[in-house]
Amino acid sequence: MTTSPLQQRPAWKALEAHYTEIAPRHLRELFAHDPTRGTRMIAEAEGLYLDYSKNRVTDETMELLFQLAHESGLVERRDQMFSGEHINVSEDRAVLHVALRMPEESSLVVDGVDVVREVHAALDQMADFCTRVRDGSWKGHSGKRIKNIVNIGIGGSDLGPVMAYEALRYYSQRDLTFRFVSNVDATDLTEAVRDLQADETLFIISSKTFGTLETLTNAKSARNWLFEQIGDSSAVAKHFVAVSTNAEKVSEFGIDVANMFPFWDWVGGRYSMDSAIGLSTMLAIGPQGFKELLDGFHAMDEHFRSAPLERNLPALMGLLAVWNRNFLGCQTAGVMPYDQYLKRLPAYLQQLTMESNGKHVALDGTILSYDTGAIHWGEAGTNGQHSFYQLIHQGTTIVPVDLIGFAKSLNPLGEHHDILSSNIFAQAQALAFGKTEAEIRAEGTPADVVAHRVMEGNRPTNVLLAEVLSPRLLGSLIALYEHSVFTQGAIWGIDSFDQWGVELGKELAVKIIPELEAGTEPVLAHDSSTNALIEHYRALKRKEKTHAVD
Ligand code: G6Q
Repeated sequence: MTTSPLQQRPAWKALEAHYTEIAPRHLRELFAHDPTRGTRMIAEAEGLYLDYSKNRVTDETMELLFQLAHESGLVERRDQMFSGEHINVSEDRAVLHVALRMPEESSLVVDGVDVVREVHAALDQMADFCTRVRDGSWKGHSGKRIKNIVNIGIGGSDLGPVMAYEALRYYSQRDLTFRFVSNVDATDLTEAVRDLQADETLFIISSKTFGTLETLTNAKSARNWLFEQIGDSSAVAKHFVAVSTNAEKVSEFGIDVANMFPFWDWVGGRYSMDSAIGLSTMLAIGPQGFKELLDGFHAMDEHFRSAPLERNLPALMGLLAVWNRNFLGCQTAGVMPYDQYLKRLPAYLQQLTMESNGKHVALDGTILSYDTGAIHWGEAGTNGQHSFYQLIHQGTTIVPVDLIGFAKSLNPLGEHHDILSSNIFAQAQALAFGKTEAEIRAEGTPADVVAHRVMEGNRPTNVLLAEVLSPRLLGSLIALYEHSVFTQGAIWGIDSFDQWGVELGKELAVKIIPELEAGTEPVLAHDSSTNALIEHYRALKRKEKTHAVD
């Protein structure tokens, strides 16, 4: 395989050489020789304090990473995104989620249209609707007010809404119940609506394309559930709204386009939680709360756009991710929020990072000769500590971890919060410095156990600290990760905004559906494994019921 332009850049070559100097050095030594490291290797913006000092880097590493960013055209590419150029090359689209949070008085003309005007018209429509549902003036079919909101969507049309609802639940209108249905497994919908009254329930069908099989299947079943309870098909008008770019299909489904909230093809699914896809979020926290969320996003956008790389949080985090992936060889990365409200953040970031940067070709289609996006995963602290942190501390795979925490709890209760937060600092400390054989021996540990207890340390972390979780802070935090992902994609020279990899499985499934529905026909013509699996499935389906399944 020939080396790519990235690997031929002077900064990349210098980083390769520099790595051989860093490889034998331990964070213990780096800290011992540099007392200001912990106060120097930090950056702060929009209420977020980033401590990156416990990464395996020196000032020289950072200089070389900044040089790599310059040589790779990060700044130019960032400016192309903000100006609406079609940087999603494989789909020939602008990438303008940053326009979703631009203030009303600003303007951005793309392909002859001021997109900021359109964004604010949609926000006004959302605000009007949300106010009516929240104050009870939007009545259901039988005249009752709406008490339950069920968002039906999948992928980008689900993960953002559910994450944001959970994250901002503290700020939500508590007499409204929110449920999120994504899986085509009927269990998801069945359990979500089982205790709800149809005449008090509003369904939001969230689908950019309005062609996604899982979402449409769930939406049709939800519509049937409503008809069965209310017995009148005209009830759809008061109990179904849509969020989509496809008015024709929304109308075909039976939803009045007056009850459709629009967005645009320049908003990628996983970048859409602050578009009308956030309708459930606005219903929960109100138009003012949603505005604060957007302000937080926008503030981080401006920081990314204007701060020098040395103080630019998303650029720093993105460049460190490249260093960890390509030079330290880390295949995976953890995100551990020490806040129960952020329990769905790891799942949300999994899509943002892995769908964006899980790519194997460059922008021009040539096969890459270096690694791209790491595998992201995580869990709310401290739960992860009692399950998988063992591997992070002593396993043979190095997992760089982001630890996210807040100085104040939204639910202060006795000592809980300081106990929780102490773990952020303790975990970062333990991962960086470990525990040496000498220290363990000095504790009088029996000789045969010493090796088991050694913690080698030298494992990288970022700590992100903020005062308190709020709509504004959440917006800034998500924008930070969006732009970190962007930074990585810009260095790697890939299209972070397409997702062709999810298509093949969908196409094959569509062919297999009728083969499962049928009894023994048609004759199967797949590979021998798929044929045998389908035959076995059919045979199991034909078996007499052995337990209660309707
Ligand atoms: C995200 C992807 C994908 C998408 C879903 C749902 O970036 O594009 O996760 O959001 O496939 O698509 P629809 O909103 O069109 O139903």
